[in-house]
Amino acid sequence: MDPLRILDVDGRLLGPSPLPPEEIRRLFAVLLTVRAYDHKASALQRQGRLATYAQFEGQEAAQVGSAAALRPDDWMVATYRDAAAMWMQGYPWDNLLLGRMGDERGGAPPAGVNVLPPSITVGAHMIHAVGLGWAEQMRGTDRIAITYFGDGATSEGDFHEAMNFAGVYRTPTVFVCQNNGWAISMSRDRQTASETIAQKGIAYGIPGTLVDGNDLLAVFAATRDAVARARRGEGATLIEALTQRMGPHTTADDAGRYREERSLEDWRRRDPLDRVRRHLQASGSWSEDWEHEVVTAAAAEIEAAVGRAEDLAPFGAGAAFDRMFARPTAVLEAQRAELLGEGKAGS
Ligand SMILES: Cc1ncc(C[n+]2csc(CCOP(=O)(O)OP(=O)(O)O)c2C)c(N)n1
Ligand SMILES: [Mg+2]
Repeated sequence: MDPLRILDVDGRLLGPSPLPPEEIRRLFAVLLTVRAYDHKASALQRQGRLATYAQFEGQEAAQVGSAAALRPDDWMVATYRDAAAMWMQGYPWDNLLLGRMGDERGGAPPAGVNVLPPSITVGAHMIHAVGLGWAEQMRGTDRIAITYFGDGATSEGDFHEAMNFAGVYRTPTVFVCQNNGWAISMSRDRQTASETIAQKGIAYGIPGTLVDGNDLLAVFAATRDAVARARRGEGATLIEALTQRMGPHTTADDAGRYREERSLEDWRRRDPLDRVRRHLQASGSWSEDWEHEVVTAAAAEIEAAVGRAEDLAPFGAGAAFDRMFARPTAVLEAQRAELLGEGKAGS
């Protein structure tokens, strides 16, 4: 099965563009912005200012192209690697950074932002997206829920539960699998014997689409169609975006131990940003000065968010307990008291 592709590696259109030129230019600026964040966050981790960070370099088009097809009030439930998609849907850099600083407040986005905190537990969050979509269906709105996950997450039971429920109840859910070839050191070949992940939808009565995940326009077109289906009440879609993470699994990983550096050469040629840049250059709507301006503005915006996150007054030691349940259980109360030195363990 050939993946859907609209923009080739040289930036030439292989078919009609699903977006007008101005919108492609705007989304290129978004691609530059999210890459600037990814590089900044990696640098902050190296300086000891963030805990472990999961880079998404190489996967920008998969995230930006899909998130660009959403309405601001749609729901998003994503993972530790999806900062780009989350930011596009309104989750501030501040919150993403706070989360990586181990500050609970990162998990509480501003009111009106329909994005759940990132799931660190692999695969556990797709059922939440199905539930959110189902709730919107019951309320009679046309809001949809999108969920992002990796190739590795498709081996979790939760993936199958989510797909099964979405199929039976025709929930307005868009499943976006960023197949980046790896689940830490577990390669795609050992993850599943199916030819594609997209075809897993068939068993659940959900259409699956295979798409070149490094092609902004193809990812956008596939997601736009899936979102439209969901809004019309026709149910869920599974999108498999073929991509590659160019960095390690996280800043705590050494990918050189299991992945040949040479295997990345082809992917480097397919860089999602270069492709769009070439397209803009060919139509005369790109200049070095403009790109420099965009990157400088993005860097300033991100730097300001880092400043705000680092300047926030420290969070009280017991706060993690307050956010677990509306009314803490007795066990949690005891643990909190122990932490704060108000009681003795086990008493
Ligand atoms: C339930 C669970 N099992 C194991 C882990 C450890 N772990 C973190 S990320 C990861 C790999 C996930 O791979 P994939 O779903 O392909 O996403 P990617 O990291 O490639 O974006 C694993 C095994 C975890 N966080 N949660
Ligand atoms: Mg993966």
